[in-house]
Amino acid sequence: MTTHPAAPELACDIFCAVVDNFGDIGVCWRLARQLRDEHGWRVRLFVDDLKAFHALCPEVDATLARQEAMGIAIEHWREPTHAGDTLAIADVVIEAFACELPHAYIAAMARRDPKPVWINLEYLSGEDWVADFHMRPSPHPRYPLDKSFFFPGLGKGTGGVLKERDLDARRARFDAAAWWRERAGIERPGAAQTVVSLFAYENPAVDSLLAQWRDGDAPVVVLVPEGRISGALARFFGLPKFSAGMTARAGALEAHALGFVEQPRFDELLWAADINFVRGEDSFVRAQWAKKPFVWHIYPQADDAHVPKLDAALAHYTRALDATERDAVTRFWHAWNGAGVPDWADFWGHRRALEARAARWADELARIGDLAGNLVAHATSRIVR
Ligand code: TRH
Repeated sequence: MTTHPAAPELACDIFCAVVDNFGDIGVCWRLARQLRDEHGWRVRLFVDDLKAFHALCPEVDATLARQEAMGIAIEHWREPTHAGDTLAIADVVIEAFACELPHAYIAAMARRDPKPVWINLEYLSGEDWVADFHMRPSPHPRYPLDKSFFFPGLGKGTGGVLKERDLDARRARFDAAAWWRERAGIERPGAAQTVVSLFAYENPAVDSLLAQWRDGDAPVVVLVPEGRISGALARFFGLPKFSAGMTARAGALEAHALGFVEQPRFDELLWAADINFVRGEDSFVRAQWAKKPFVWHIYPQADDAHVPKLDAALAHYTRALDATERDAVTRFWHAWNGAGVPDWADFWGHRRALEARAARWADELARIGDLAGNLVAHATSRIVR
């Protein structure tokens, strides 16, 4: 742990309601660890779904009301009103993704002297308007509480995205040969094979893509973490299921199903592949730090609210590509998100340009600063002592 002798240890409560999948708790868990490890904060995490949490951190026991893992106090947030048996209010309170804090907790926040800093941590979006709302006050209708928005983003003037201080060093130390033997049970593929990692929701475009890989001239190795897309792989290969440890082959395509790993190890999959298909929020961010080409399956929202977010991310990521490359990436991402049929040869024909862009984009993104550090600066500037 990095200690900060000059700074007092601040207490922070993070509230996380799991809507579905792993992204809500994925972001909160990563942030909690960073606040603890890199900033020396004392963190308590309230989570309503410990089963999803257990998948990311097997140390978490889904049956316990209260426990500690990796230096973080974890409370099973059982009902809307529950906020721990004691109402000790932290210095900084983070409401993740506009989940509603317990009323008793809010009332206790209002009674606390000095008042806590209350932060509404929003979902990530690369859209331009985000910078205008980032860190803006969000007054409470009833209580005189200091609440403000905190917007992750991909551009200047936003909160940025999470990036641990040791991430690049861990990536540089990654032992690919050992990883392939341990995780996929085979020797690392040679340069002639393209390695694809496939983490996605159910996706009607996947059959066409698998068929293109199967029928293509160049060998493709696909790594598929067990999950929502596994059923499509099973159907494609005519198998009853496609679960961890299974391998399937057809034409030029070879696929390996992988088990779900604890969150700190997820990056290794991205480092092992040549191109990463990712989804939601947290894996989308990790793919950017992996400095490899990637394709985003965005979380679909009602009324296609996700489409401008997809295009905003494309605008950032493809900014420095030439028009042909940019169009190919845009077509492929759109097809993977329901608009059209993906054309692998058209897209992967730009492999070298995409690889170069991926490395530069990660450097550009890093210039905004890491979200945890930005959030600490924002919170500490508002703390009343
Ligand atoms: O799981 P996601 O789709 O999560 C979400 C939620 O659906 C949420 O409601 C939505 O609002 C949000 O996306 C945008 O995708 P995401 O965000 O990539 O989270 C997956 C997490 O799972 C991420 O932290 C990486 C982790 N993971 C592992 O820890 N081990 C694994 O083996 C795999 C495959 C993933």
